[in-house]
Amino acid sequence: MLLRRAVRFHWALIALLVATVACSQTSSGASAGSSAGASAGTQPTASAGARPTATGSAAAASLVQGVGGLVFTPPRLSIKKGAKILVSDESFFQHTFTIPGTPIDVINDPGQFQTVTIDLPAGTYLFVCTIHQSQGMKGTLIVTA
Ligand SMILES: [Cu+2]
Repeated sequence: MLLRRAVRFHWALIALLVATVACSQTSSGASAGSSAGASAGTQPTASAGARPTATGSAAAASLVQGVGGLVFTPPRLSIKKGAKILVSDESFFQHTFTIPGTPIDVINDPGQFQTVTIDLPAGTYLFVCTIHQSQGMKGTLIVTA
């Protein structure tokens, strides 16, 4: 846990450093501003190695919690019955991945990620973060046969 946070901090520092270097090397102020704005919303390319990938954990899909607000990204996803979803909390808050009425109820601490096997009958399911459900943190999972 501590190590993972340290790694995240490390990458954040590198991203900041890269952004600083990029700004100082760019002569045009306009393009420096736009590139900084673009990289703020998206994951910097340098951190790709630190981020768990769907293939790395044998998961069929990835679900990110808490990036850009109290939301799941993507808010709607489709998966085959019995497949796995990598659920990662990339925020500073605890989140759950809960499918009401099913045994699926996973709690992620900040920076934590877990692989969840979706062993549910085919159908459309609502999933929520039970902590932030009232703030609209929910999504739709389609399980196909
Ligand atoms: Cu939450």
